[in-house]
Amino acid sequence: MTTAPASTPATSPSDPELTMSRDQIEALQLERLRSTIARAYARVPLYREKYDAAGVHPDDLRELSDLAKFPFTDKEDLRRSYPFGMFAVPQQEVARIHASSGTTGRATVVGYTRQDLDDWAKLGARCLHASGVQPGWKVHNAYGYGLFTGGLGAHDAAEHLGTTVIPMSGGQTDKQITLIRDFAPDAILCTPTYLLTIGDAMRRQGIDPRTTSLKVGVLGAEPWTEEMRTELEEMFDIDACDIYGLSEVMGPGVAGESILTKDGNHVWEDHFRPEIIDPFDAGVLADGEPGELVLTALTKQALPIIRYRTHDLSTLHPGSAYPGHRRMGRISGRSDDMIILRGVNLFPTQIEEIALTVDGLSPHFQLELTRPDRMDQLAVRIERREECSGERAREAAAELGARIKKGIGSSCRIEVVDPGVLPRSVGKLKRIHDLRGL
Ligand code: DLL
Repeated sequence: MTTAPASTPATSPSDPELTMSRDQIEALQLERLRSTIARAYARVPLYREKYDAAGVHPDDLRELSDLAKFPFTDKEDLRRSYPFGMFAVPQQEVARIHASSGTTGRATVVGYTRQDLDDWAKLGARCLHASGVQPGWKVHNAYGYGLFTGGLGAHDAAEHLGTTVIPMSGGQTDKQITLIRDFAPDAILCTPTYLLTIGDAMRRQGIDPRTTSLKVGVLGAEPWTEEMRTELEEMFDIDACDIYGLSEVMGPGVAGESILTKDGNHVWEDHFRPEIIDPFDAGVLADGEPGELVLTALTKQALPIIRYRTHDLSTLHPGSAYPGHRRMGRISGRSDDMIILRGVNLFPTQIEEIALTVDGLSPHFQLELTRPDRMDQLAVRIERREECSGERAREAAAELGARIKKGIGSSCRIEVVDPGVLPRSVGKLKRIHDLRGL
C-alpha cells in the first residue's frame, strides 16, 4: 500500500529453491516424499500400522499422485501418541518441543531436531522477506512466546533474516505501545486481531497509529479477511501481509504472502506438499476447487507428518510471485468452526467481511449462539464506531442484518454496542460463544 520494498523479495541468492520452476519443485518433492514415507514407515509404529492396515507400502510411491493411496493423519493420531509416540528420532536428537494448548482434550506435542529448527527459521525468514521485511530492520514480535509456535517461530525467522528482533510476546498492550514508540520498529508480527487491539488502544491514548514507525505487518495464526487487511493498512498506514502455519506441520512459515502481489500465501513446496480434499468423502480435489487443506511435510526429521488433515478450508492456485510454489486462497475458516444455523453453513469470516462494509460499524464483534425453543439463534454483538451513535447506529444495525440475510441467507439478531465494550484480542481471538449446551 504505502511502501516499496528496498529489494525485490524474489531474488534472494541464498535461497535457490524459491525460484525453482514447477517441474523442478515436483521432482524435488517426489524425491523427498519417498524418503520421508520410507523413514516414517521404518521408525514410527503408527505409520507402519496404518500403512499395513491399508495395504500400502512406501515402495508404492512412484509418482506424486500415488500419495493419495496413503492414509491421512490427524490430531487424534497425535493425541493418541501423546506425548512423543510419533517422534522418529531418539529424544537426545530432539532440540525443542512445542505444544498446542488443545481447547478440547490433550495437548498435541511436536518436536524438532536442530536441522528442523534451521529449516523452520529459513522458511519463516522467506515469508518475512516475501512480505517486505528487510535485513537490518527492527522487528517487533508480539506473537506469544512459549509452547505456542508463534513467538519462537517468528523470532527465529526474524533472526535468520538478519533483523533486530524485539521479543515482546503477546499481551501487556500498554507496554507494546511504549516499545513501539520508543524503539521505532519497522515491522510488527502478531495476529490481525491483536494488531487491531493495539491500534485501538493507541487511539484511546490519543496516539494516531498512522504516525508510528511501522511499515509492514506480518499477520496470521487466525482467519482474517481482505476487509480486515484494508482496515489495518489504513489504521496504521502499513502494508499488511498474511502468514500461515500450524504446529503439527511446523509452525508459522508453512506458507507466506508476497508484498508485491498480496494475493494469498505461497505454500513453500520444496518442504510441503499440499492437497485439497473433499471434507466429507476425503477425495482429492483439483486445483481451484474449495475444500480442506491436507499437508505433507517433506523434510521434517523429528516428527514426520504425512497427509495431515488441517481442517482449514481453502483452495490451491498457481503461484504468482513464486511460480514454482502454489498459492492458498484465504482460509474461510476451520471445518470445526463452521456454524450450522437452521441448515445454513456460516463462518465468522463471512460476518467480518460483511460487517466491515457497513458504515459506522467497527471490526470488533462477537458471535453468540443460543437455542431458545429448540431453534438455533445467532446474535452478532458488534461495536459501533465512535462517530456513529443514536439513530445512525440503529440504521447500521438494520443494514448489517439485511446484508447478512442477503449474503448468507440467515436471519440473526444484531446488537450494536458502545466502543470498547467487547473483550479485546491478545492473540488468537475467540469469535464464537456457543451457549447452546448451557
Ligand atoms: O497458529 C502457527 C502460526 C503462528 C501461524 C503465527 C501464523 C502466525 P497453531 O496454534 O497450531 O499454529 O494453529 C494453527 O491456526 O490450522 C489455522 O486454523 C489457523 N491459522 C494459522 N495461520 C492462519 C492464517 C499457529 N494465516 C491453526 N489464516 C491453523 C487463517 C490461520 N488461519
